[in-house]
Amino acid sequence: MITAYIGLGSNLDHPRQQVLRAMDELDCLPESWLGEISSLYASPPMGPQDQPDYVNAVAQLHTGLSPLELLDALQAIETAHGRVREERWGARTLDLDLLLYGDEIIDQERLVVPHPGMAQRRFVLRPLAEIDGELRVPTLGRVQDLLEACPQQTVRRIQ
Ligand code: A4P
Ligand code: MG
Repeated sequence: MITAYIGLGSNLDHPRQQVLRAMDELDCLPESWLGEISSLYASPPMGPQDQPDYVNAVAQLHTGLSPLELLDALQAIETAHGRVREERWGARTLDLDLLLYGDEIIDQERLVVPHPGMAQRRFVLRPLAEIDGELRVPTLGRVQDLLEACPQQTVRRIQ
């Protein structure tokens, strides 16, 4: 069993419900169960500004799935939520990012872990630190230190 961390984000079609439902669906994946989950957080969009604010959260997932099996499962959940891949960083009903997969470093065409850019995103680091600030991100260091070093961005706890 590996402990993975999944970043959840939505800014279309009842974002809170999208994120909460996705947490239930993570718990239903084969060989997997949901561990700790963060609160929900609201933040203005990073990237194109002509889109609604996001709801973000992080979930811990204990899993026997391989990294690529897990990525396939995450993308299947995104698709089931009506996700249409259009503009990069554009609005979406659901985005599931594999942030961490144990302490593995993965650099493949389909999958890069730790998720690139997570150290620059408060909407990832705030909920991750809520679950475990002492967690170490391979090559980058302690989550709480990354949060303190991260550029200021408005991230508001909503639940
Ligand atoms: N991929 C590679 N590594 C990973 C990984 N660790 N986890 C590949 C998930 N996917 C990974 O992703 C494109 C491809 O990345 C996948 O096919 C997979 O093989 P995508 O989800 O289809 O595309 P995307 O999400 O539009 O692009 P990207 O670069 O992943 O965007 P991000 O980084 O997910 O950012 N603002 C706020 N406030 N909150 C947000 O959550 N999210 C985004 C999207 C933009 N602005 C935001 C937020
Ligand atoms: Mg993504």
